[in-house]
Order: sequence, then structure tokens, then C-alpha cells
Amino acid sequence: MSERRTGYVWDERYGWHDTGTYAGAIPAGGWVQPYHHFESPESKQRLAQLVAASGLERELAAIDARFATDDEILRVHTEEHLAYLQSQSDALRGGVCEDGISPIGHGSMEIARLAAGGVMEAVDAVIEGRVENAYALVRPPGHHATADAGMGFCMINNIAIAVAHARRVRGIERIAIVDWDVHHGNGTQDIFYEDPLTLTVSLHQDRCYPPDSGFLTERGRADGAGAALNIPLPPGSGRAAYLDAFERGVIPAVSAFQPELIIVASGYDASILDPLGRQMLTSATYRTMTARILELAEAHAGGRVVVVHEGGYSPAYVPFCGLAVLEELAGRSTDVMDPFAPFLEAMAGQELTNQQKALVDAVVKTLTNQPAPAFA
Ligand code: 9RB
Ligand code: ZN
Repeated sequence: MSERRTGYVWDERYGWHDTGTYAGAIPAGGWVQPYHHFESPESKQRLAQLVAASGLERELAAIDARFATDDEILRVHTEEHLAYLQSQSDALRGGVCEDGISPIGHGSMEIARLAAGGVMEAVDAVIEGRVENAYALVRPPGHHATADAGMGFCMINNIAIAVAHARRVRGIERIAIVDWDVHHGNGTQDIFYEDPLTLTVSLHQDRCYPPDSGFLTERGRADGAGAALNIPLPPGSGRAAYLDAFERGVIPAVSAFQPELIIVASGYDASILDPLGRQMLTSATYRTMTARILELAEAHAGGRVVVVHEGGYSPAYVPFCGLAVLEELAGRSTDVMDPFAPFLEAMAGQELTNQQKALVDAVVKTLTNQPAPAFA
């Protein structure tokens, strides 16, 4: 394992985006006792604390976040959306995104700006060569936010804003986004749907969220035809399904695209302990997927990789999955062994099933420009 210089973005204020007293995604009231929102600070704060406690943080290059400006946000989002978010965030008791279920705390817009700004800083550090790759541990997440609406716990699209920045300010043209959050990266796909220079690849659990996007047939439109790819894996998919999807789907698609930069939308909600997904990944598979991305980046993108944190709602397990990704990026190991691994890896369900293989077969067909087959 060769050691690499890896940038790391984390700001305490990411934990201060207040998602209030919901029960998961249901507002408290009636029979619903006030509890936490799914998208609470714990999983991300606990990853940051493990990065510090393990000693890995000392080996990383700290990158300071900054606030994204209106102009930077408006490269991607509409004036109406930005004004709406800002007014909800300025209200004393906060508000909610356009989908009616994604909370905005008082002052959350500033933290959303800090998240997008953190990703832009990570991209800048990689492009300038100050670091070889970077991990942006940011919050709130971004991949569901479209140009004109926040949804799925996302206010603004951190990665899309960073792509627009890399292009406008840094002159980077071809950018591939690989999204392994368990949910479809619909916002990012939508923003770049007609853009031939931004490849969006999303591996997700079929119709987990949103329920009406992420299908095999969505391959981009107009000039962007072919520059979107979806791999909607069935519930219950584990290591073998994800690695088959990588070998036969993600890797050929990204290789053919020849990106100058790879951005990973890294959610940990495909882990076997996640309450919002029904997939079976362990930290070992996140590590392996990161290694594959690094190989791809070495071959095509001068090693330039920025990993951006998205979802992941197991406060107990996200830290071990995230640390595995960070260790792999940095080419370093720590004394931390995933303490869940022996228990989780003894479970059945990691092998490739016929249904999972058939889905990847269908993806491969779309890559060779055959019309997407109907897939039930
Ligand atoms: C509920 C609804 C959601 C929305 C988003 C997520 C995951 C986001 C994520 C999960 C559940 C709606 C409970 C709509 O992690 N992205 O990466 N729930 N959505 N209506 N209701 C009643
Ligand atoms: Zn997710």
C-alpha cells in the first residue's frame, strides 16, 4: 500500500445543522412521539471522532471549509430556490425544503454553504496538487437536490456546485461522479442530464428513494445522451453484487469516459446496519470500492479523486465504513479493526444471486448502446 497525501474537510459546524424533533422523517405530533430526524449529526460526528481518535487525522492534510457564495450556488441552482432556502433558514424556527419533509434549521443555510464550500475547497486542493485525493466529510448532504428544489434531506447539491466550480474556475472539463449512496443520486443526474462532460453513475437500491427515478432506461438526454448511468440493484445486494456492478458497469463506463477528475458521492446507507437501506455492505466492500476508484483515477484522471460524504444513518457503523474509505485513500492503516466485521461477514447474503447478476447483465447491455431491456 503506497502512502498518499489525502486532504480532509471537517468542520464542527456541520454538526449544527439542526434537523429537529421528527421520528425519522415523520414530524412529531398526534401518536408520533418527538424523536430525532434520520439525518441527525451522530453518524458524521462519530466518524470525525474516530478519524481523530485513530490517529489518522494527523496523517491527513486538513482543508478548511468556507461558505459558498450566492454566485457559486447560482451556477447550479435557481434564484427562487436559493431565496426560498435562505428565507426558511432565516426564520426563527427554521422551515422545510420544497419537498415538505426535509428540515431546515434556523441558520442551516449557512451550514449548507459551508458544506458546498468544503467540497469546492477539497476539489481545489486536488486540482492544484496540494493533495493527491481528498475526503469531504460534510453535512447536510446534497445528491438529491435539483436545480430548483431541496429534497431527501438535501438543500443544495454540494457535488454539482463543486463540478461547476471546477469547470468555471479551474478549467477542468471531463468529470465523472460515482454515487454509491443507497439512494438514487437523482439531483445530480438531473442537473447534468444534458451535459456530455459530466458522467453521473449511480449504484443504488432499486426505488428506495426517490421511488420514481434511477431506472436503467435513464441514460441522459440530448448532448448528454450516454453520460448518465443507473445501476438499480435489488434489495439484499451485498459484496458480490456491488463488485460485479463495479467490474462490469462502473469501471467500463468511467474508463470509456476518460475523466480528468472523479468525484465519489459516498453514502454509507448501503451498509448492512443502516435503517434506511436494505443492502448488505460491510466496511470491507467500501474499502474495495475505494481501491477500484483509485485504480480508475490512476489510469485516467492523474489519480484525482474527491470523496464526498452523503447519507448513512447507523451511528454505530458509519464510522468504521468511513474510516475504511479514508484509510484506503491515504494508503495507510490504523490500529482500528472493524469490530462488527466478524459478526456481519458470517451472515449469508454476500454471494451473487441470479437476480443481481441479471440486473448487471442488463446494465452491460445499455453500455453497448443496445436499448435498455425491460427489467422487472
Ligand atoms: C416519508 C418520505 C425519505 C426521504 C429520503 C430518504 C433518504 C435520503 C438519503 C429516506 C426517506 C416521504 C417518510 C417522501 O439518505 N439520501 O441519500 N422519506 N420520505 N413521505 N414520507 C412519509
Ligand atoms: Zn442515501
